[in-house]
Amino acid sequence: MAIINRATKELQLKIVYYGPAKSGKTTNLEQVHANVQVPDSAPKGKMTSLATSSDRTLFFDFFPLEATTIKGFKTKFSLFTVPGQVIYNATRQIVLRGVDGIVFVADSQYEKMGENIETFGHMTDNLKSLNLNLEDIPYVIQYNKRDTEDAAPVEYLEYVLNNREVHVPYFEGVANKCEGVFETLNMITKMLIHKYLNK
Ligand SMILES: Nc1nc2c(ncn2[C@@H]2O[C@H](COP(=O)(O)OP(=O)(O)O)[C@@H](O)[C@H]2O)c(=O)[nH]1
Ligand SMILES: [Mg+2]
Repeated sequence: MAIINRATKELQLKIVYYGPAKSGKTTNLEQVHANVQVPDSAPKGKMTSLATSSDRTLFFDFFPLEATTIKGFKTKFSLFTVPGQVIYNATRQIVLRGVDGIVFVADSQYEKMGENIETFGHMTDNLKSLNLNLEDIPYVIQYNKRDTEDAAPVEYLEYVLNNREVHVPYFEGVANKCEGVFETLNMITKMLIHKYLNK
C-alpha cells in the first residue's frame, strides 16, 4: 500500500527486510544507512528503533539520488526490519502491514535451512492474515553469509527457497562487508518503481 502525498508530491514505498534471527537483516539496513547516496536537498532519515523488549524493529527513510520521479511524484523508500525471534511474531505481523516490497534475507548456512524455510512460511502466513498474498508483492531473496564455512551452494538454496511458480531475483551477500547489499536493494526498488509506473 504505497502512500501518496499529493501536497508534497511524494510517493512513499515500504520495503521490509524479513528473515530468520541473525540472518543479517539489521546489518543490511545499517550498511544501506551508512552508504546510501542521497541528494543534499533531502537528507536520509535517522535510523530509528522501535524498541521491543530485547529485539528491535528498525527503520529509516530516504530518497534515492537517482531520478525516481514517478508521474511527477518523488519516490521515498522506507526500509524496515523485523525482530528475528519467533516470540515476536505479533510485531513481525505489524511491521508487514502496508508492505510494498520484501527482501527475504536467508542465512546460507546449512544448519539454518530449517529456520529459513520456517520463517518463509511464517511470512506467508502473516501476509495472509493481513489479506495479502505473496504473489502480489514484489520480493527478492538475499543469500547472506556467503563467507561462512558451511554455506550451502547457491543451487541448493535456490532449490529450497526459490521454487515457487514465479522464480524471483536472488543475490549473494556478505552483508557485514556490504557485499550484495546494494545489488539487493537496487533490484527491489527497481521492481517497485516498475510496478507503480505501470499502474
Ligand atoms: N560472517 C558473516 N556474519 C554476518 C554477515 N551478515 C551479518 N553478520 C553478522 O551476523 C550477526 C547477526 O546479524 P544481524 O544483522 O544482527 O541479524 P538480524 O537478526 O537478521 O538483524 C551479526 O553479528 C552480524 O555482524 C555475513 O554476511 N557474514
Ligand atoms: Mg535485527
